[in-house]
Amino acid sequence: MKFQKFLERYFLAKFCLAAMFTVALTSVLVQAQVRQNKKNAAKKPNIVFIMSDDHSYQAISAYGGMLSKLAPTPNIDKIANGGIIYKKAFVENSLCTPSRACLMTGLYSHQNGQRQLAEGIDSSKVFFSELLQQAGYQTAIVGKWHMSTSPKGFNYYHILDDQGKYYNPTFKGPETGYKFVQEQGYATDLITEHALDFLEKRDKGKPFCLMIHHKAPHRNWMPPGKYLDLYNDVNFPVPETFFDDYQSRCDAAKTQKMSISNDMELVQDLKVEELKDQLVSPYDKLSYTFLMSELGRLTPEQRAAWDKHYKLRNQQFINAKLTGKALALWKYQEFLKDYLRCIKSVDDGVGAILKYLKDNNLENNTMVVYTSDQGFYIGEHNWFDKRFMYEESFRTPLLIRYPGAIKPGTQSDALVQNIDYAPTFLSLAGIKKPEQMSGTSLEPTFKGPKPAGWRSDLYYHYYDYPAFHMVRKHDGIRTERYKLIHFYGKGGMRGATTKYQTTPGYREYTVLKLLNNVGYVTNDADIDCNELYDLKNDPQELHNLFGKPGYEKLTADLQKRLDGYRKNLKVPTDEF
Ligand code: SGN
Ligand code: CA
Repeated sequence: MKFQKFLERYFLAKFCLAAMFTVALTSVLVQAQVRQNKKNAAKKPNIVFIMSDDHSYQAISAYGGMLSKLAPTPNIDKIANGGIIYKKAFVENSLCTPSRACLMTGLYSHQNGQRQLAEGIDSSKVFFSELLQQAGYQTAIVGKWHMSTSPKGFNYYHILDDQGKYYNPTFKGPETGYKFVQEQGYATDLITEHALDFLEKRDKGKPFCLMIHHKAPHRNWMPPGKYLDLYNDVNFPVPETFFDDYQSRCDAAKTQKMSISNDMELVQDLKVEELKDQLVSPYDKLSYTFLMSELGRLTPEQRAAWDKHYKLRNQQFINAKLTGKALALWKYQEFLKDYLRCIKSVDDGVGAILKYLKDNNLENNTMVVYTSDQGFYIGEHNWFDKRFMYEESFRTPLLIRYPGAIKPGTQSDALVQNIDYAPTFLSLAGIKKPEQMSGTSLEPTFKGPKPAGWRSDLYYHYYDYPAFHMVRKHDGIRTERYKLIHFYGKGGMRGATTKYQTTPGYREYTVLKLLNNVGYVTNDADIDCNELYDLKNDPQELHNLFGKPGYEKLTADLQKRLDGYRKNLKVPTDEF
């Protein structure tokens, strides 16, 4: 008995000692890593990460699309010309908050918790900003943050409320006692000014990471006063797929609510407020309420400039009594003009930041990134918005200038994704990437066009259904040439489930409350459907090859790869 007690005590003491030793050792190692990171950071590059909201690559002239001559973006192009342009940059989940969560954590959506727009990130996950900060970087974010947690790992922030407003928006930061306070001006210009202010006031002895997150060009595309008349006389080309009939596709492409013809609103989106008395359904009436909640913020001078532009245009539109295709094309032209006018001021903002870096001799040791939180349809397939794994929304612009490591005029064909940003910043700062981070540093791609051994496919997963625009849940895989998509899940409206849907004051709440099961909300059937595209022969993804004879082997190979991702990443597949 005594001997047994002795043995128990002996093993307990041994266990405690071992545990203490492990804790002490881990802490010594962590301290050493932090010290090493700090040492590395001292000579490491500054990072300026500029991200707009819903800016499609089709609307950046460096990408050479059909708008590039008519609506150029000369300042954003400078980043590409002086560095690298990524032709195959993608997101993991084409929606705002999920994309921002991928950015901050380097994790896929199901790993960081932010799968849906209003779901909320798992704030216990490490943000790369925390690691940069620990390593001696000064970290700052200005503009749209849009996540449920406060910015974590930032020395300074000055952020918009939720989606933010275009005119006279509210911001919070140390200057406002961390309460939202309204400022006078246009969101894009204010964000640029606050970014410049941070650059001016920062501790100049330390490296910095500044994130500049624009609200523009997000819906409802309200241009600044100075650009209201820009592109007035331009007739923009119409995408070849504008009158797509979605044949051969799964039902998801047909049941979405994001078409220019049917879902883009004349009052809210196209600002024809004169039509308010013709709005009949409760949903349509909301359109006016929401437009007025934006226009009500304008000062009398701002409002006068606004009316000067829209009043005449609206009258001409009403007199023309357009219907059918002509109406759809008018909506396309006018939406696109407002969208591109918003982008013009983002481009100006980029120019101001680049000028500051040049004037202050920061150009050579600063990496400047320009990207968007996802892609966006500007009329392709008749759509606006994003969400789908089709190229226009899955792809995102990505341009990086960093004279220290990237030669001007470099082009990259490597498959890269927004989970790669965090590891890239860390590796540039000489910080070891935490093991659990899923993304990969882009450093090896800086030499272009594609490094040996680079990944050969990407995983995508969209979860936000039922929600605005009613895009069905889907996941899929994209290789250099092919894409396999699987739409899945129960259909119909199953009641409000997310913050935006359950909190009075949000547009989605009002819409759902008013229209439970009618109008905006459809009663879609359950879905379990696949699509397969050959992007080389069918870049517009009009011909679904899934189940077609001759594609069995290819389909099986892609399916195997997709299943591999699901298994290795432990993707929740209960609804599949
Ligand atoms: C709002 C927009 C939607 C948009 C979502 C998500 N409607 O709800 O069109 O898809 O944001 O956008 S609006 O009429 O209120 O503008 S995201 O960029 O935040 O993901
Ligand atoms: Ca967005």
